[in-house]
Amino acid sequence: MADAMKLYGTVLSAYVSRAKIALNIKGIKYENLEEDLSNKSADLLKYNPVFKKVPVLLHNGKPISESLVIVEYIDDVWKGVPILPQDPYERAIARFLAKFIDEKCIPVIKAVGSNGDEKAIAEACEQLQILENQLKVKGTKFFGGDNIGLVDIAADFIAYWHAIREEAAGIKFFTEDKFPKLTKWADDFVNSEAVKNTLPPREQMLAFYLKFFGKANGM
Ligand SMILES: N[C@@H](CCC(=O)N[C@@H](CS)C(=O)NCC(=O)O)C(=O)O
Repeated sequence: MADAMKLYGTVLSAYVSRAKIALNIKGIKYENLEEDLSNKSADLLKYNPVFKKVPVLLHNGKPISESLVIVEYIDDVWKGVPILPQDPYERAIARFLAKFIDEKCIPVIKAVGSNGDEKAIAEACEQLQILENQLKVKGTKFFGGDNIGLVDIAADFIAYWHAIREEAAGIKFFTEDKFPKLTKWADDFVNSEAVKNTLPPREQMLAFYLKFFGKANGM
């Protein structure tokens, strides 16, 4: 019997897309369950009582929470195209970079508001430069090599959401000029088969960020 797979998520979430990308890479079919985060379902509260957040993957009735944990779980259970490197040291480095993206890089990028605070922009650029250098040293299309891996998936916010956020805020620092490798990577990543159908519609995302920045009328 085929495995029963359910994914609790919301369409706009970069964390949820991480799980979807991993499922796509492995070619796993799943039922997509859209949550209303202002009125969380009893299932979500039951399956993720600690954080009460999406994504939650339900595999044959067993819940797994936290996007990067889900990605690793999918990679552990389904062989085929690997998401993490096989070599233990390379695996450790991939996990380190994914942690860096989650705990340092994305928070400082999100700290840049719509007022163009120079200090916040400089800090965000400093963190993005670390990823730019990684790609330069590796010389590969993706952080994972020729194929998308854990670090690429962890950085999905940078590849897609961030540019839309910049547009809504009216600020641009993630440019080809400053980050030639990373902007090319972002383009390749969002256009890849496993990724493109997981991304929220651009217009919907832009409307969300315009509202977020108090510019809902496009002003
Ligand atoms: N560290 C979590 C973060 C997930 C997260 O922040 N999810 C948001 C949606 S983007 C959420 O469920 N928010 C609901 C809440 O905070 O109550 C992960 O990687 O899965």
